[in-house]
Amino acid sequence: MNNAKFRSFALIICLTFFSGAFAAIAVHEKTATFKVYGNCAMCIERIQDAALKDKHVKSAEWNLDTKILTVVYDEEGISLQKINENIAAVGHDTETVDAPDRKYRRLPDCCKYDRPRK
Ligand SMILES: [Cu+2]
Repeated sequence: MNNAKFRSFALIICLTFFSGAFAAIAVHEKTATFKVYGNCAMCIERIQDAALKDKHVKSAEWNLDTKILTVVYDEEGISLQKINENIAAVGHDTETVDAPDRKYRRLPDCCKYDRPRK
C-alpha cells in the first residue's frame, strides 16, 4: 500500500469509527419532561441530584415555577419509571410516583409542598 492509499484508508477507518460512535449516542439518548412536586429553591438541588444519581441520566433540570423536570437519559440504561422512583425516594411526589410519607415528613419545612394525591 502506498502512502496516499494508506492515508485514505486510515481516514475511512476513522470516519467509520466516529460516525458509529456518534450514532450510538444519538440513538439511545432521550429527553423527557414530567411534573415533580416541590416548593422552594432548596428543592432544586435535591430533585436534580436524585435524578442524576443514576449515571444513565445525563442531565436534569427542575423549574421551580412550572415544577417541570426535564431529563436527558440513556433509555438503554434506565427507564423513566425508575427515574420517577429515585426522585420520590428523596421525598418528592412526581406525576406518577408518590414519595414515602416518612421521607416527605423529613423534608425541611420550607420544602413541604401540597401533595397532589394525599
Ligand atoms: Cu425546598
